[in-house]
Amino acid sequence: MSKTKRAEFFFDAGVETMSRDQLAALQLTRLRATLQNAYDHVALHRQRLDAAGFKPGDLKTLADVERLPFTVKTDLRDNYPFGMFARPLSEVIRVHASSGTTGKPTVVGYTRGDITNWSELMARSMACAGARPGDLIHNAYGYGLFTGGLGAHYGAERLGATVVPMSGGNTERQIVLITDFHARVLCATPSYALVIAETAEQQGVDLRKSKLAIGLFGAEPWSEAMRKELDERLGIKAVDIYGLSEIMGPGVACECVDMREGLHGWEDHFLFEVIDPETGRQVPEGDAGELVITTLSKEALPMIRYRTRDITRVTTEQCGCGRTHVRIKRITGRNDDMLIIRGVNVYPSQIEAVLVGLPDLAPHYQLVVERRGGLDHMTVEVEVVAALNDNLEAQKNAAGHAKHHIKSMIGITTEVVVKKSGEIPRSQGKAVRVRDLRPKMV
Ligand code: DLL
Repeated sequence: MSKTKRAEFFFDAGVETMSRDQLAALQLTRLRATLQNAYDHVALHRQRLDAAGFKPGDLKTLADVERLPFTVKTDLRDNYPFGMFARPLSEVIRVHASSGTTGKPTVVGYTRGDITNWSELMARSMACAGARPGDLIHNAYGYGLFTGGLGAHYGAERLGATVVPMSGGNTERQIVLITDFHARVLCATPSYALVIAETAEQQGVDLRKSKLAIGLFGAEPWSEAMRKELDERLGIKAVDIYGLSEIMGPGVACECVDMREGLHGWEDHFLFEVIDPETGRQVPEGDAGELVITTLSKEALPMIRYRTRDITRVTTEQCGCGRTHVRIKRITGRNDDMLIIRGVNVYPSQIEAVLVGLPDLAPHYQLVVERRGGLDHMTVEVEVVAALNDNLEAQKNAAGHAKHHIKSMIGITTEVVVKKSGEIPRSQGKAVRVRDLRPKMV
């Protein structure tokens, strides 16, 4: 553990440093109210609780949560579009949507109270990440149905910052505005932040000399190696922020800039569990498993034990910054994006970490998975740094190194195809890292 560094600023010190006993008491009260709201107003929750023989009044302690049924993403699809709302549409002031497991999107809704809480939690997260009232916050998360843009926007306003509602895309213009407006905070997906860094370098703009000091990056898995890259190329402290639309949007958890050793999950509004995805049982604290979240204050869309599919670990150990809320370790992947390549479990972020560590390669890549002669075959398409665009010999060597390192670090044999700078398609939001072309299992 690095040296303790207490936070200089808390958005809401009373809540952020509340004793764990007080937090637990608050959670129990709010969990009871949430269960009642879900039971009274959402048919699916009522049926599930009845089937489990559990009435909201049966909840005596927080440990009883393990007796409650899970909710999964397909429940939202099956009740598309508004069937899981606990409030009539007349009380729902906004909806968002994210990609579903099939063709239909997953739709979520918010009352005015939900939007107020979300804005508070986003402001708290931003402050935790090092943003301050009066900062200029450049928001490159996409505006629209995605929760990133508006979530960060309302949070920045609530914090008392000046928000630039840039959205994604138009990278050259982003760089002009970041520079001219003296942005101190950049909100973006980590992959798009890298595109911004790279484009600035190509234009001869040194963003390390700009006022940028903090990057608030999330919405997709990324690695410590990627953090180092972003810190160095943008001259910032890159901070990890987590969230999901089914639960709220960004701001469910956020790292503190002081320690950057796990994301504080805001336990006054959410109850976090980590389960073994096979058995559904809670794992001991510190063990890896699937994150399960229960909302504690949501009015329009209460969620009981939502299975996020995100793989992580949590610790209740006190953080050096002084905040008492649980820390969620970096999300290493989802248990539904995990690839199994000839029996070996592989997370794209593991491959990324290897690629970022190789100086001749740029961290733009795609993994193409196919079946050849009955066997899984992975091709890693990755770009060479621009300086080596015409150096075929160096490209060949870089491919060899990457193949060797992936084999030794992860244990799978891959084909590595080195592309010229700019040949891997760029994203303006979440990067598409995997193209799985294998026939689907029925
Ligand atoms: O991605 C909300 C968000 C916006 C979070 C901006 C952070 C910043 P969804 O589109 O519903 O919501 O996707 C949620 O994205 O279950 C994770 O698998 C993944 N994810 C989100 N944040 C992180 C992160 C937004 N920091 C899904 N690290 C989640 C890894 C993340 N994965």
